[in-house]
Amino acid sequence: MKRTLICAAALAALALPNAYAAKAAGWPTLDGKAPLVIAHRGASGYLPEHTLEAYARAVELGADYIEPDLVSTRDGVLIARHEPNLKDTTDVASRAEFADRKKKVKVDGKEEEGWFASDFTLAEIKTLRAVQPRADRPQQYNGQFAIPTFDEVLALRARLARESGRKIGVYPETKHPTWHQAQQLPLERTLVASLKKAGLNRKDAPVFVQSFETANLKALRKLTPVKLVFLLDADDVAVDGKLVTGQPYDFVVAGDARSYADLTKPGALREIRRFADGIGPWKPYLIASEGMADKKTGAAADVNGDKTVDMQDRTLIEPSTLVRDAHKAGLFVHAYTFRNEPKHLAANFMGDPAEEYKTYFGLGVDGVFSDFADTAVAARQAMARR
Ligand SMILES: [Ca+2]
Ligand SMILES: [Ca+2]
Repeated sequence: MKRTLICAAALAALALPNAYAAKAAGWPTLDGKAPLVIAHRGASGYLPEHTLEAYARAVELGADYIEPDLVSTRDGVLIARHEPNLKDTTDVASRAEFADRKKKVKVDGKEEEGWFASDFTLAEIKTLRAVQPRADRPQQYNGQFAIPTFDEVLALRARLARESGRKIGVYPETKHPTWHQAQQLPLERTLVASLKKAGLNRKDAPVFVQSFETANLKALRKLTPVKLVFLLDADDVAVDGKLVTGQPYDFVVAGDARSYADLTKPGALREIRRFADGIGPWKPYLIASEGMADKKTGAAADVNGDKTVDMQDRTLIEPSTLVRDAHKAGLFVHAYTFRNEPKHLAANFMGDPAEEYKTYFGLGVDGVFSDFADTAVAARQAMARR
């Protein structure tokens, strides 16, 4: 009780919008409906990400949508992985038969070393097993689950929707579309063909397709009537709360100088609305946070004295107008990524992830990408009862 009071006071001090205090009149979303809970990479807080097991668990936990990231195999099959590089999320490094596939590749201009899905056939990918890439999450499932194809994810979605009696959706992300095109492995037509086969290539289908690039969304707009989402990335939040942002990679290639931050301006949002239905900003675009600068280095300091520097050493600053501006442009807003571990939670939330969800729900977000769907659903229920 005491903790809740302190937390509420801390949040009130931030002058969060009235919607946070008085939600009773309805959700402050674009359509007035409750915000969606999108299972980011499946129930990735609990099981190795992007596995059928992780997606199924997410639906058990109450998620409305499952989120597969898509990369291509050498033979042009879409599989669910966050990166083309398989080194962190599979056991490929321990497979002697693939030792000679290790190489250095530039992805979106940045060189990395590892084993790349674009060098493996689907048959070879199917011999690999998923592993947990985060050291602070459960490791006991490593080596148990296979890497699913997008078609398998769509079949699972249909089965889970049937079995649960709920409208379960799928929220695929096209990963590095310009890079895939350069490998002669473009993602878009294959993705739409899979949606068609699954009976999901219609305007009212429970499908969102997302991308950090604009060019492929514009191309997709001509190929499919499903909802499209433009993701807004940033590299970091400076100690003073200012976002450090890069550019969509298709802009880099095309010589367009605009940054992601430039694309959050009202004029740019109206432009985005011509090829997308919503935006998916990194959370700090909506509410950034500030830390305390270390006197010697100028870098963020360990404010709470636990010998590490993380989100717990930062305090939220005043929300931006992005949700309001996006809604005004007719775009919904799905924010990423919500995680339970205290190291990801600003000091204001005092280690309670429910408080973070409630803050963003109060701001009017239309959906949240969460590694812990159960926590997001519980926070939504608690808020609906207020
Ligand atoms: Ca994603
Ligand atoms: Ca600290």
